Amino acid sequence: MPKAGGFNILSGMNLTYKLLSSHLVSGELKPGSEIALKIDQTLTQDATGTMAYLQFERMGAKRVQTELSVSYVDHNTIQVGFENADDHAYLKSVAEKYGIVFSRPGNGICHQLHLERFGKPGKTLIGSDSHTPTGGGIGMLAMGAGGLDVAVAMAGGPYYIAAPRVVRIWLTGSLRPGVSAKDVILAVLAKYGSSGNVGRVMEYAGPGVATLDVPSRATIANMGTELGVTTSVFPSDGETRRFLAAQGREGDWIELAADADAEYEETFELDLGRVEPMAACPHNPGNVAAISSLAGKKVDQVLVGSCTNSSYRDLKTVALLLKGRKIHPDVSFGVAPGSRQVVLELMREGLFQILVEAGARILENACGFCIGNHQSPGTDAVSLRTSNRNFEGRSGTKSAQVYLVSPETAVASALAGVISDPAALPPVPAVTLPERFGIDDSMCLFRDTAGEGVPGAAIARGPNIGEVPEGSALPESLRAQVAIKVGDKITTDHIMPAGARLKFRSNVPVYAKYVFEPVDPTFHDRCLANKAAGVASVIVAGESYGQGSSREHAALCPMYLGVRAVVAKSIERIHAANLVNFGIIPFSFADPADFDAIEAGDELALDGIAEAIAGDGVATAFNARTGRSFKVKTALSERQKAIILAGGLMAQRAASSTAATAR
Ligand code: MIC
Ligand code: SF4
Repeated sequence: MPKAGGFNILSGMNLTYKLLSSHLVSGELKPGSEIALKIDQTLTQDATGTMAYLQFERMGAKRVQTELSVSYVDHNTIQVGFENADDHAYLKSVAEKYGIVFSRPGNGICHQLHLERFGKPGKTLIGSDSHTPTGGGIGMLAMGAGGLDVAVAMAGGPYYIAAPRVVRIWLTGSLRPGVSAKDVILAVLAKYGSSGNVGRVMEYAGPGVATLDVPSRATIANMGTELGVTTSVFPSDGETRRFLAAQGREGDWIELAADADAEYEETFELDLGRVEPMAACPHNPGNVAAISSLAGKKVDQVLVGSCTNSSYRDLKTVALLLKGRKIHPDVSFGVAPGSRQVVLELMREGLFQILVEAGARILENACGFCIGNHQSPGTDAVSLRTSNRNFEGRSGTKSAQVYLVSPETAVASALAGVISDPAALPPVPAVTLPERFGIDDSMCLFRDTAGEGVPGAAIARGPNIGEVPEGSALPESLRAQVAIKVGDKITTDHIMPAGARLKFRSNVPVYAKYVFEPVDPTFHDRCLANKAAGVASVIVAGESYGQGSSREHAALCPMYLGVRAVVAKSIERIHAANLVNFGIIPFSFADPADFDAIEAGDELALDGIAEAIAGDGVATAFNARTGRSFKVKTALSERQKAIILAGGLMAQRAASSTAATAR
C-alpha cells in the first residue's frame, strides 16, 4: 500500500500540519504566525481568472512554474454582449502561451472538474475561488485565494497564510436515508456559525468518515468555506482510492491520515445517525434551522446544482427520487449538473430522461443560477437551492427568500410544492459510484504543452480586456473621509456585486462604478470626488467584513477609487489578504466601542500613518466632527508592511524591478 511518501511524519501530527510541513518554504509552524507554502497546483475560473492572468503577464514569467495550473470557464457562460466571449478567448490564448490547461466553457464547474480530473491527495492547491477547499475531500490542502496570490504562485512564488488552529470534527455513526452531506455541513455551520472562524482548519476524522463517499466529503469541504475557515481536510483512504480508480487515476492515490495521538484546538463530535435534514434560512448560510421547523412553507422555485451539490451521486439520487413523479405545478424546478462527465453518465443510465419527464428545466453545467447569472426568482418568491450561499440579493432578486438545502430536500419540496422532509418520500437505494466513469478529457485543451506552453502564441485582447491598475506608495500622513459605514457580515457580494455586473471583471474602471451598489450606489461618485480633492476614502465596517467570495475586485476596485483603509471590527481571511495585496490597510478598532462614535462623512486625520505601519501597526485617527481621537490597529507581518507601504503588491514589484534596472 503506498505510504505518505515525502512527509516528515512526526508523532502527534494532525493531517493539516503534515500537509503544511511537507510544503513549508519559510516561517514557523505555530498557530497564528505567517508561513510561506509551496503550491503544487493552481486553478482559476473565468470571473477571477482574467485579472489573475493580466497580473501574471505583468510579472514577466515565461511559463507557469507549478506542477499543474488549470484555467476553467464556468461563471460567465450566459454571454449577453460580447464581453464574456472576449474574456474566454483571452483566457484560452493565455493558457496556450504559458502552459496552462484550459477547460472550455461547457465542460463544467471548476471545483467538480478539478476533483474529477486533476486533484491529488497530499498536494497543495490554491484557486482564485473561495470554494477551492472542495479538494479537501480527497486529502488535498486546497485553499481559496485572491487572483493576485494565484498569479504569484503560477510565477513560482509561495503562498502566505497564518499557520492555522485545527479543529477536529469527529464523525461517528452513519447517515439515515434521506439525510446527506449537505445536512452534515449545515449541522457544522449550526455549531460554529459563519463568522469567528478565521485562522481555523476543519479536519474530519473518526469512524463515520469511511461511511461517506468522496462526493459527500467534497460537499462538506466545499461548504466549509461558509464557516470562514482557511480550509477543510478529509483523510485519503480506501474510499478516496475507489473514487480515483473510477476516474482512471488510481496512481494518484496515497494514503493520508492524522496520527492517532494528534493534537487539536478542540474536537466536535458529530453522530451522523442523529443529523436531520436542515436548511440555511435567508439571508446567511449560518442561519440554520431543521426542515421539520420549516415544513409546509410554500415554495416557488427549486434549483439543484452548484459546486456543492452537482455530482453524479447527487443528481442520480435526484433522478431516482423523481422517477415516475411530476414536479408540483406551482414550482419551477431547474437542474444544473456539475460537469460534462456527470451529464454523460446520467444520459448513459437513462436518468436524464427521468429529469425531463418529471418537468425539470435542464440548465447548463456551469455556475449559472448560483452566481445570480440567471434564474432570478420572482418578487418575494421562496427559492430552495442546493448551492452554498444565500446572501440577500445574490439570486438577482432582493426580496427573494433563498433557503439552502440538500438535493433530497430539494426534490421532496419540488414535488410537494411546500418545504418537505425527504423522509416523506419512498426511500431509494443509496447511489454507489460506477467502477469506472466514462472519461473524455477532450474539452481540456493544451494538456500536451502543460507546464511548457507555446511561447509564440498570440494573446487575444478584445476591447473589454483592460489594464491592471497599480497603487501608489502610502503617504506619511492621510487626510481621509469615511466614505461609507456598514454593519456586520458585509459580504463581497455587497461590496462588488456579481450577477449582471460580472462581465466587467476584466475592466476595472467600469466595474469600479458598481462598488457597494447594493448598499449605496453613490459610493463610487463620493470616492472619486475625494480623490479629486486629494482626500483618501475609508470604509468603516462591523464584524466579519468581506465574507464570502474570494473576488479580489472587492479590494482592487476600492483601491482604484482611492480607498486607503478599512476599519472594521473584524475582517475575513481572504478579503484581508486581498486588501493588503492592493495596498489597503486592514485596520480594526483598538476599542470596538469606537465603532459607534464614527459616522459616514466624518473627516479623519491619520498623522504619521506610514511610520505606524512600519512600526507596531497602531495609529491614531482624529475625527474632526467629534473632536476626539481614537486608536486603530493592524497586525501585519514584515512582508505585509512592505506591501502596504509600497501601495500594493504590483506597485512593490514594479518598484523593485525599476530599482534592479537602475543598478
Ligand atoms: C462565488 O461563489 O461567490 C464566486 C463567484 O464563485 C466567487 C468568485 C468570484 O467572485 O468570481 C468565489 O466564491 O470566490
Ligand atoms: Fe460557481 Fe456557485 Fe461554486 Fe461560486 S459557489 S464556484 S458561483 S457554483
